[in-house]
Amino acid sequence: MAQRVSTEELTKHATAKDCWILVNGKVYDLTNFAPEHPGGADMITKYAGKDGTKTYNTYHSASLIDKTLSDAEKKGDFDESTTTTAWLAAQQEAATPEVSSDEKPELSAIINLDDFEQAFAKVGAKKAQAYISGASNDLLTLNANKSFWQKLWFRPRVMRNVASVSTRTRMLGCEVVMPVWICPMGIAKTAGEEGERALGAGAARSGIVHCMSTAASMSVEDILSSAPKTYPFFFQLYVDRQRHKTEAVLAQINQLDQIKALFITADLAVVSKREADERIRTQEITSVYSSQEKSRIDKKGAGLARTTGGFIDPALNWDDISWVRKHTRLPIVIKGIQSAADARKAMEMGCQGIVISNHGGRALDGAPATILVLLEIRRDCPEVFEKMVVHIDGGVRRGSDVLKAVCLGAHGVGVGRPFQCSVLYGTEGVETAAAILQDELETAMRLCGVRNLQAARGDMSYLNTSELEQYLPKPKRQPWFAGLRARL
Ligand code: 173
Repeated sequence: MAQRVSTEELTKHATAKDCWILVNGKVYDLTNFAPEHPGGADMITKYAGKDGTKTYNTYHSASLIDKTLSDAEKKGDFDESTTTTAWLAAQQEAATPEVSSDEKPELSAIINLDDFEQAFAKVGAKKAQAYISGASNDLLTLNANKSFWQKLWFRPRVMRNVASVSTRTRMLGCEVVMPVWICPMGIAKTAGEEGERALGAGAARSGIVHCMSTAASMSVEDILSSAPKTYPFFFQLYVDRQRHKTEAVLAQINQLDQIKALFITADLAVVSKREADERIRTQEITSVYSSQEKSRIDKKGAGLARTTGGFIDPALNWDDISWVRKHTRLPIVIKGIQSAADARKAMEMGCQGIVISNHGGRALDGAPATILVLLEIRRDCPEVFEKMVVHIDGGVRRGSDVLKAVCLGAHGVGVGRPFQCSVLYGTEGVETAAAILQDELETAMRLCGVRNLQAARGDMSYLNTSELEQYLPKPKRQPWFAGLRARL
């Protein structure tokens, strides 16, 4: 790319049909790529003939664009000496208004996981905040995930010499310091410059595992290189409508020894309605586009996840497990189990594990709190815990939540948003979040009389489930409407 491109030349290609953009000092022709952009074509065409560097760097690693485009689409180095005052002024307008002017709390002032989310709400970019903290529709499941942990109580034992306690365990072949892993979350660069590399490095330094996302803002290799060469990761998979693309991803993952398990997301057949996210997009569209252009844009306002999630295949079904099996050497974990019936199904299909999850309240609003599903599985098909690795995520904010899940039988617990928000402080933030959880978990164990977490797994004598049980579905009897349905 030796050629130089002048400002005059760049501005000649300023439409959706002929779209050149300046990114990190180089000019690219994105005309053909824009319609395929996972973040939506308008995110690109908005910068036609302009400098898209700031927005690009918010979402992607520097190397991605060169890897993605063909040589013919790389138009040359931008000739800075040709910029005009008018062009520079237009760049100011195009840049999205981002970070608020509030002061960022010191990391040392952060003492629990909620503090990370609050810090992010205070100083993070509005759009990123809406995307990360958002959930579906009325946030019923988001809120239930959190509040239902509080309906499960301990039955502590005392006088047990808890001077030293162990939280160590093995998870899908990985030695970890505690049974906590970092959930896969899309585009972590929205939370901080280091993005997924902070999650990878922070996990490695803390002795836990990061499950990287298909919808990450960096390449798999970039993320892996944030940790020591042999450090384990999990990989979350969205199955693409274009199955050959998923096959290519699986082939790539098979080559990477650091990846130890495949988490297939099953709970988001279609991306749900995220209203906070959609409102931000609507505002942005209102301020950036002319009324004629606006009429062409998705009437729903389409939030970030919706515009980026169009590739997810809603046809995914249990028969596809054998297809995935053909293309992977990894243990298969189904992420998004929301009933005892599906937990049993995953076991019968020979899967190595499940994640009880409702996508952090970001899939079906009205889905049950995940802790309730864990209790239901324990009641209705306890054999699942012997045959598969059972993970849970959703609303976990305390080390004591981890202890509760383990006493119910869980092998591992995923934590999402607090880690994503901790990326605001880079790797150190992620490490701090893990250290807070570790400390809370050890304290809860000591106060509950649990010395060894692995030995306490499935020991419900430490729990009082009475309050939670009243919310369980009652599957043993015929439902009252069974006869009615037969007559209709
Ligand atoms: O919850 C999400 O936002 C999510 O899983 C997703 C899906 C597709 C693209 C980006 C994120």
